Amino acid sequence: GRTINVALVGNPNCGKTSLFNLASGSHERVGNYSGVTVEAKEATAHRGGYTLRLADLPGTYSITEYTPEELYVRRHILEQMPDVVVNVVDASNLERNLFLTTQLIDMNLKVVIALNMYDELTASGAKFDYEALGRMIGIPIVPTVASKGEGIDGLFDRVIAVFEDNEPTVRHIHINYGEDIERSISTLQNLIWQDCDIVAHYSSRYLAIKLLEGDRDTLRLLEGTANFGKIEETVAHETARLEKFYNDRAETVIANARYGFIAGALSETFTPGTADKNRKA
Ligand code: GDP
Ligand code: K
Ligand code: MG
Repeated sequence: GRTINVALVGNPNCGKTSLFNLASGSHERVGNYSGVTVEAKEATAHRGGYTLRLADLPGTYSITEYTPEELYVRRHILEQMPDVVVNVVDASNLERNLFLTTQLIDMNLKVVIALNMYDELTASGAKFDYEALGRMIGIPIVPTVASKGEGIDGLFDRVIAVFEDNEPTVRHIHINYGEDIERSISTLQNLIWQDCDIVAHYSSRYLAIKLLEGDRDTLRLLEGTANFGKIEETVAHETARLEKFYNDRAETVIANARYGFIAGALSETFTPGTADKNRKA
């Protein structure tokens, strides 16, 4: 059979390790504790003739560069290039968890969402048309209860389908950051595209967005490229233009656009229950 490299990515405490242990028969420690070493645990699982090599990555709210965990997850994705990313999402805290999803969308990866803690969502009385959300964002969404092993086989079937380019839900979407930011993204993409080696490995749109967010790790990544001087100059120019226009940091404007996208998508697909943390006060 074939081997599929799968990275488990998600917020802290969303059930990644529970899923990892159940799927692979490992016994890594489950629970929220501090002082975790930043490293990926690896184990294998088998499904339908495939070997899934799972990496349980540190929990992160974002893929910026502000914590060792965030950098670790980002580098794992960009350097190890997993075949499929399983984005584990805590169903009882959708808005916050989907923020990370918007960044995975920018990276143009093969993603399947494990809608974990689905038992908590059901118990809260919420109604969530997750299939509709999945079609909207072009990512298959599979409910799971990792602590009880529910939904894991179905999740792996979708991972295999996505890996084999055989999953009808998959469609690459762009999050629209608004006319002005989109203009800056295109300007930078045009410069990045001129380096064939870089665009063979990374989504130029992702790199452009990261540059506008002021991400130094991404700037360093582009350092050797032929256009680097021009890129650096354009980042400074476009960032200044945006900050003047919005009277706010470009990074904040982009983050707000991500939250706006999530709020819009959830308003069409999600109705909170009465005992739901997702419910707005
Ligand atoms: P991680 O930080 O993402 O690795 O999350 P863990 O696997 O350590 O899980 C955090 C906590 O949530 C643990 O107490 C788990 O037993 C619990 N948990 C994991 N999955 C589920 C689930 O689907 N439903 C419920 N109710 N609890 C879960
Ligand atoms: K919990
Ligand atoms: Mg864990």
